[in-house]
Amino acid sequence: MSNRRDFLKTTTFSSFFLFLSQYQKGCFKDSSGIFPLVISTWGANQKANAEAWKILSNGGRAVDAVEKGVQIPEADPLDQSVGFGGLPDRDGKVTLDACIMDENANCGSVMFLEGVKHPIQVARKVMEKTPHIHLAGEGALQFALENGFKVENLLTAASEKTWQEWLKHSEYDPMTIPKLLEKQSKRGQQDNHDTIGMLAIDTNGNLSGACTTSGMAFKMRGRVGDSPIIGAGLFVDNEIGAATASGVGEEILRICGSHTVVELMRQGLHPLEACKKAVERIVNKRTNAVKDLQVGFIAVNKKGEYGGYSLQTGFSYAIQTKDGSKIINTESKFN
Ligand code: SD4
Repeated sequence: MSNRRDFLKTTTFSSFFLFLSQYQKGCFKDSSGIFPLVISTWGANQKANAEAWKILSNGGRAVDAVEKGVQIPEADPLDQSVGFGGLPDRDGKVTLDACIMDENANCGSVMFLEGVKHPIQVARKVMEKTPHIHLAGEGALQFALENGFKVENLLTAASEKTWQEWLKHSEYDPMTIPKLLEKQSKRGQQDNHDTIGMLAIDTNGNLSGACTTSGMAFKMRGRVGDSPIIGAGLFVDNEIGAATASGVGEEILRICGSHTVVELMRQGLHPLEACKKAVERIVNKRTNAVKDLQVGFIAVNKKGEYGGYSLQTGFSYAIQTKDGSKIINTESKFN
């Protein structure tokens, strides 16, 4: 009897430790078998997903994966809408916005930050080392310097040239800017992208997200878009799902876009339907004012279902799971 009890005890213990080690290695999947998963705005961000994947596929945390992943476009001088090499404001200054949010509703954000190549790292420090969520401008820079970040010139020769070109007419039109870039692009279709918003689910089924951008090119000095605003450019609710946005920040802010998408998923909508409903809300409120503007949302729910939807055609997202990496062009309201 006592042998049987010992046997049961031993097997229960060893099964528990086997389970624990498998769990830590990330060998257990959710019921749909698709975790981990990472999804980012714009097809061109497959490389960023691949970086995040290194962490996710080793059983790492989603928040670490998204922080690492979005640093790829932040460091890429050819990416003129994020970090180093981003297009400047109308005064020729590169000003950056970024935020991060984890599975416990911890969040951190920096906005109107100048001279720091990886604003997402500063946002994470805000999340972890301060009692605040948003730090802006000079204060955000001061905090970054106190935490060992270096100031560098983020305006590349190419972005300065684009700005000089823009100065000839100085028209602020969010839809002509992508065309100006396309004209100057050496990478063709690959350059058809913007802000990176990245969402991930790790092997534990936890969700996190990050969003980083140089904002709308040639914006007014001091302008802050949706990207660093929790609830607008990014929102994560670990019980329900996560959403992020790209496009004209003012329109996204007006409806608290990413939070709206998550709340729609809470009501039972599939991520694609939730993104669509949010875009339709913008259209209903703004009618003709948005007929030429772009806004795109992507979302993922707790089950790992995902989707995206945009105002205009041309928006895409990149997704990576254990089955590989792909680019999906979203459906849109207007063609
Ligand atoms: C912003 N949503 O600053 C960002 C930039 C962007 O297309 O995605 N532009 O409004």
